[in-house]
Amino acid sequence: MESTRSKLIQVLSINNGNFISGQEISDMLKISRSAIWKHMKELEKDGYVIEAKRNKGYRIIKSPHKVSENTVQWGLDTKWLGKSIIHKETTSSTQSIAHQLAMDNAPHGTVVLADEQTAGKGRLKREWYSAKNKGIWMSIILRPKILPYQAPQLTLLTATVLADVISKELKLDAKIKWPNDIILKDKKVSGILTEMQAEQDQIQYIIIGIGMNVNHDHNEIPDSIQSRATSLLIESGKVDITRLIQSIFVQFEKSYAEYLNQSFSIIKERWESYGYRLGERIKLKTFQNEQEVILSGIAEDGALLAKYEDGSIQKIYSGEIDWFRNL
Ligand code: BTX
Repeated sequence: MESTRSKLIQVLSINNGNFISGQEISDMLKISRSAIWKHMKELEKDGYVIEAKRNKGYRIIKSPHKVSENTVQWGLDTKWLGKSIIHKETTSSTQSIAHQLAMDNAPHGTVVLADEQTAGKGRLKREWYSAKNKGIWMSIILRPKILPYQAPQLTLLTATVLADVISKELKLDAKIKWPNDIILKDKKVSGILTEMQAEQDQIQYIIIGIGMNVNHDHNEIPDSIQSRATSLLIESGKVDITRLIQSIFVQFEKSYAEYLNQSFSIIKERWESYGYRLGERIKLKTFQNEQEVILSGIAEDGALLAKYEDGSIQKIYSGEIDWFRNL
C-alpha cells in the first residue's frame, strides 16, 4: 500500500521544484492541512529541505543523499517498479522480508531495500557481504505471467539492466559472467540471486535480489574477497546510491516491457554483447564434473551454450565458470 508520505513526494515531484498550495495537496491526497504539515516535518527529518511560503505553498528545494523510501521515490519515473518500497536500516536479508511480503500479497514491483544486511545471501547458501551504506542491497518482487522454466531469463535480464546502467551512466566496461555476476576489470561488482515460488505451470512470485558494491574503498572490501571483488567507487569514483537505484528501476521497467512484448531474443542479444569471456576457453564446473569448454553464448531459454572438445554444443542450466585460474 502506498503511504501518504510517498504520495506526497510524488505530488511534489510532479511539480518539479515549483510551489504547490497546501489546499491543492490537501484535495489531492484527501488529508487535512495540519496532516500535510506533519508529513512535511517528517520529510525534513529524512533530510529534505522544504520551503513553505504563505500564499504560495510548499516546494522541495533539496532531497537528501540518504537512501529511504521517500528519497528513492522522489522524482522516480516508473509506472510500477518501486511504487511500494520498504526500507530498513538494517536487516538480516532483504530476500527474507520480500518472501514474507510476497506471501502476504505484496504487488508486482514492490521493493525491499536495506542500508545493511547482517546475513546477506548469495547462491547455494553462500554469504553476500553487505556493508552499511556502501552498496545497493535490495529485493524486487515480480509476478510475471511466464512459465516457471522461463524464470532464469529474468536473472539474465536483470544482469543486462545492471550492465546497461553501469556502462551508460558511469562509462565503465561492464561484463556479465554467466549467469549472474557483473564484472569490472575481472572483479565482481554485483551479484543477482533469483528465488521463485511456483506451482507446476504457474509462477506465484519471483524475487530478484540485487547486491551491488557502490561506495566501498579498497580497505572496505572484506579480505576474503579482496582479490575478486571491486566497487563502483574503486573503478570510477563516488556514486549517489539513490540515483543509481532510480536508474536501475527505470531501465528494468524498460527491459521488462521489451522482454514481455518482444520475447527473450532482444535480451539474449544484449546479454551476449556484455558476455564475459564469450568465445574463450574456460573451466566449467557443473554438479557432475569440471571440464574445459568454450563459451559459445546463451540459448533462447537462457541456458549457457558450452562447446566441448569434440565440437558438440550443450546447454548448461546450472554451474559455475572458473575464471581466476590461468588456463
Ligand atoms: P553468488 O553465490 O554468485 O556469490 C557469492 C560469492 O561472492 C561469495 O561466496 C563470495 O565469494 C563473493 N562475495 C560475497 N560478497 C560479495 C560482495 N559484496 N561483492 C563481491 N563478491 C562477494 C551472488 O551470489 C548473489 C548475491 C545477491 C545479493 C543480494 S543483496 C540483496 C538480496 N538479499 C540477499 O540476502 N541477497 C540478495
